[in-house]
Amino acid sequence: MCNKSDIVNRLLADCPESRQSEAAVFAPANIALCKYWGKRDSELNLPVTDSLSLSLGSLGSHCTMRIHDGPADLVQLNGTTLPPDHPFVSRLTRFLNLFRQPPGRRFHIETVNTIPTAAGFASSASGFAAIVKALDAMHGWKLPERSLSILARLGSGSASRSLWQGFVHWHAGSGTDGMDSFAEPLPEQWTDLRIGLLILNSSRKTTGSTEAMRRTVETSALYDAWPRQVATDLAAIRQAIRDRDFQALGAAAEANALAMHATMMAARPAVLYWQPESVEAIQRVWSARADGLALYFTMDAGPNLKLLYREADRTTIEQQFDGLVTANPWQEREP
Ligand code: 2P0
Repeated sequence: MCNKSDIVNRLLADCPESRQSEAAVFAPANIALCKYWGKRDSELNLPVTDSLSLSLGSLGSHCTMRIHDGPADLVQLNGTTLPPDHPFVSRLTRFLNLFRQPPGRRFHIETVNTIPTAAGFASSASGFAAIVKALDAMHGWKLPERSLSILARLGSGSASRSLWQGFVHWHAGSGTDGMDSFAEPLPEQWTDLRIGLLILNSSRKTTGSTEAMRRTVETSALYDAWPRQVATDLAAIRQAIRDRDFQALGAAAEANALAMHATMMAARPAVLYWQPESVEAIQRVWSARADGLALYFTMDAGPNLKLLYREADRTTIEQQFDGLVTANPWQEREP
């Protein structure tokens, strides 16, 4: 059995080091069109299935990293210094423990998230991807992208997909050491595709996704069907991207999200992230589509919706869905 340190030591063996005093990087957030839901190894964050995501362009995590002289890491999030017992600091410190060379080295991390955090949108994916990019840049390791993806995955599964803009495919792999479980970008660019964050409810989620996945894998009678569903949906989404077929892409992504939520609702105890506002918004998407608008949704481990549409329909859709924040997956700079 491998642990995280074994993987880090293996990937960093023979790396050159030419340390900079500071590194500043950005990693975009990502939303899965075909979801990651369930691990085959929870220590190494190895997924049961492949997944495929779309980046959020300029919405993500800016991270500045420096060597810190104090007794503990110094972590600042969105301009505020976090207390050492803050859950984000504990999680980050544990991750950084894998990279302290010489032992005892401390880091000063400044992270600014441009994704609306108040709305409970996950920032762990872009957060951990940015930390890994910053570690690489500050130490001068110049690791290949595949290694960066594996390291980000050790922080949070979906972080493996947050190193690039556009469509990204995370290969589940089959090895027990996870060296074949990494993400890579797809070559296709679909420049008029848009993804919008629909903020419906900003209350904190009750069950974290790590625990929700574990419970689903262990207790949901519907989980057996999930890997087959992912294989079908991933192939449909991959083909829709090749064909630039928006209806096929949206339909497969929406159905995949609903199937994921069905598997977790069948867990015991059930995992239900939906709130009344979520169901009401789903009905509004379906009603807009029945009226001829090319609009689809996806949902993650929370009550909010992400909408998929094309630039030509953006103004109409922004008018119908109050507060919608549109992201352009291929545009890293703020418009
Ligand atoms: C995804 N989600 O594919 C899925 C869909 C949420 C719903 O990846 O335990 O924060 O750190 O590997 O990546 C959220 O889970 O979980 C997630 P860990 P992660 O985006």
